[in-house]
Amino acid sequence: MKIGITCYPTYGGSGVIATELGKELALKGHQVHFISYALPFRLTDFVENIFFHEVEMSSYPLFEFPLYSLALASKMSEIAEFEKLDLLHVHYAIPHASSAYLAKQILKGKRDLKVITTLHGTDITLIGLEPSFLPLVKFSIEQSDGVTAVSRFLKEKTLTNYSIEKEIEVIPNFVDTEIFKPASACSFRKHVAPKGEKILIHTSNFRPVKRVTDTIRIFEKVIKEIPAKLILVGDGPDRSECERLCRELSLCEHVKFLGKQEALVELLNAADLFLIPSQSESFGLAALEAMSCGLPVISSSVGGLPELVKHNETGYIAEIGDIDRMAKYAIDLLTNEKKYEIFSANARKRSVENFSKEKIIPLYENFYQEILNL
Ligand code: GMT
Repeated sequence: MKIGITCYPTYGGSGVIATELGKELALKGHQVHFISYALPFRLTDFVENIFFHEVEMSSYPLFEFPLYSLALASKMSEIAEFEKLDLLHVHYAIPHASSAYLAKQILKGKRDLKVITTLHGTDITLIGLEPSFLPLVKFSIEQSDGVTAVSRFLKEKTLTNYSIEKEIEVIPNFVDTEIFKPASACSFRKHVAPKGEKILIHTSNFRPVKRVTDTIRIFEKVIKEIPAKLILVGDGPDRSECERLCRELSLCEHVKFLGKQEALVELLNAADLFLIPSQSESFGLAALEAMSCGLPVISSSVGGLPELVKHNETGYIAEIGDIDRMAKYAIDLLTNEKKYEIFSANARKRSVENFSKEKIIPLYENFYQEILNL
């Protein structure tokens, strides 16, 4: 197949999934054309069958705001026509599904370009619900030839919040379990926790929905009971507030803000426990990557997280904001070696058996085929 993929190229779960999917499809012999404003950040190595097309943006004094959605639609139609794409798979509805709809219309009569939209999270649960976007998001989803959602939760939310009756296929996120796998601790662990302290880790884009301050408050309770360190990976709008909170709670010596990092596998393998106390989380790819490295996860009970984290099996789940309970769970796991080993093995097993790329990529391929046969 000749497949166009559009995603946000910057840090974030939807871009990760889109890029890893594209790479795998290319390895399987499909031709994959990424169309975006920059090279996706996980597209670092040369892979045969992968092509990147940058959406050029021209500035013009009359345009007070960049017209990215329109430039993207033009680029999509150009690439689809000249590269003879069979389908365009867009990740994150806003604005990608709308641009793809336009591209499809531009090509009408020349080429039947199928459009598949994958819904990832805040495109549906947050920003898409704003009055300025809602009608467009609803329309673009309804006009897509195929729609997938990364969890059952997200599918239900889309159907109810947007009064959509369309079929939505649930295809969960996936992880490369051969890359994200348990490994013996690296020197980083010794550097962060020289006295053998337990290490808790959180990775995110530090947006308010991630409730990173809860992570710090959980850690504050944990460290009162056991020697521990907290590693915070990523960057975003709440980082300054988090740094301020650490100073206020006198935790600076025990909390390491690493910012954006490429060496995620090494960092996860240096840690013992993953915390994700989000306000909203349609799936929780970061938690899956941690589980695949054998880390038990303590999460809030929102969104798609309970479809990933099995309570009392691969980790623990608590109500949003229930810092006391999450801390209690963390202490319980970190002080009970036998239980910890079982949870760690369960987390790895669940990732391999349910969310490996080998399991999930064929679901996308079958879905593509189904849509092409319409
Ligand atoms: O960061 C992104 O690229 C999108 C982001 C979001 O906020 O929509 O992440 C979502 O998509 C990921 C990949 O499917 C999911 O693992 C995240 O749970 C989801 N984030 C939220 O729902 C907050």
